[in-house]
Amino acid sequence: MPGLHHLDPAGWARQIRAGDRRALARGLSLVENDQAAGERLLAELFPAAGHARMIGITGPPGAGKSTLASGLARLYRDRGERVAILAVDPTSAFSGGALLGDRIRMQEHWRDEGIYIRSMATRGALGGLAAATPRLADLLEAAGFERILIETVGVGQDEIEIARAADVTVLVLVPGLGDDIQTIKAGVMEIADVLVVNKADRGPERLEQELRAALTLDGRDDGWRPPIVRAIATTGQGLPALAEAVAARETALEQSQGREPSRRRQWRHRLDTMLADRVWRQLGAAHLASELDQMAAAIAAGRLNPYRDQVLDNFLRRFLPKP
Ligand SMILES: Nc1nc2c(ncn2[C@@H]2O[C@H](COP(=O)(O)OP(=O)(O)OP(=O)(O)O)[C@@H](O)[C@H]2O)c(=O)[nH]1
Ligand SMILES: [Mg+2]
Repeated sequence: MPGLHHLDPAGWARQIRAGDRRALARGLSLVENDQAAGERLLAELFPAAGHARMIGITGPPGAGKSTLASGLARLYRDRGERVAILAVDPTSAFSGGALLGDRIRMQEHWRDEGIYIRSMATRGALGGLAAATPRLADLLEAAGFERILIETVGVGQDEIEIARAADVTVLVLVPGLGDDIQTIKAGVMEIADVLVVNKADRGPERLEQELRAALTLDGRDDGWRPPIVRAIATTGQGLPALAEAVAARETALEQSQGREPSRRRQWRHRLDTMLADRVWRQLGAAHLASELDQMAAAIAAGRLNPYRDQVLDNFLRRFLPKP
């Protein structure tokens, strides 16, 4: 990417804020691939970020997340909002076809300046997927998008991490998940604010029953009862109900605490990641690797007890830069 890379961050930031899509696309790539330069750009854009409403959309592969996101984007757009979709795919190594499919399906939007769609190839994302996603969202916010839909595939730890970046998290499930529903219940139910039973044309009753039962068993700490919305994403059926459920959650959050605490919570988490990352870089991760290899060998051989003798304290004392 020659050219823009050498542009001064302030000028580049102005282009992005003015709605230059090429500058935005390249900015997103930069933030994704070059931590230091990305941070310089984000520093310029930070004052303009922080105002969008973010919705996380997660669920098992093929559940209809992209179809729902696309329909939801249209709905918000028709209400006058500027909408961005960020499709995060941790398994893009295996599902390049699905990403391509997303693009084709989402082409209906491409002429609309008020809708922006970005697929994020996450292999090797600096600082990990969880760190990169909110940074990209910052950039989109600064570019004037008021609503950001973040699509992630899967139902594991990564998705929980990503959910922390969103204000409201939607979990998309489909009939016939079989035993998978048990795994899903274990973690993601905790963070799902709205449950969608998609592909309702395939008989939603049993899944809905299971979900209702699961919700009765596990009350959430924050007292929120995730509504269950039935949908057929391909026809758009259930989309208004989904938007309404999301709005209800937003209202509940705002009434109980205002909008700031949600941001505060997100930043509290992001600061952890940023600091850990910074400390690790200052320690000189590459240089430490061989030290850690030796330590691991000694522990594995039983010569060193990592729980004793202040092993970790001594290690840090040796390598932390003096303040
Ligand atoms: N019958 C039926 N098919 C649907 C429905 N929603 C989506 N599909 C189809 O399911 C397939 C997967 O839809 P996507 O929107 O790509 O699902 P996804 O969850 O984004 O998939 P990945 O991103 O690959 O995990 C597509 O062929 C859709 O047309 C639905 O409500 N009913
Ligand atoms: Mg998808």
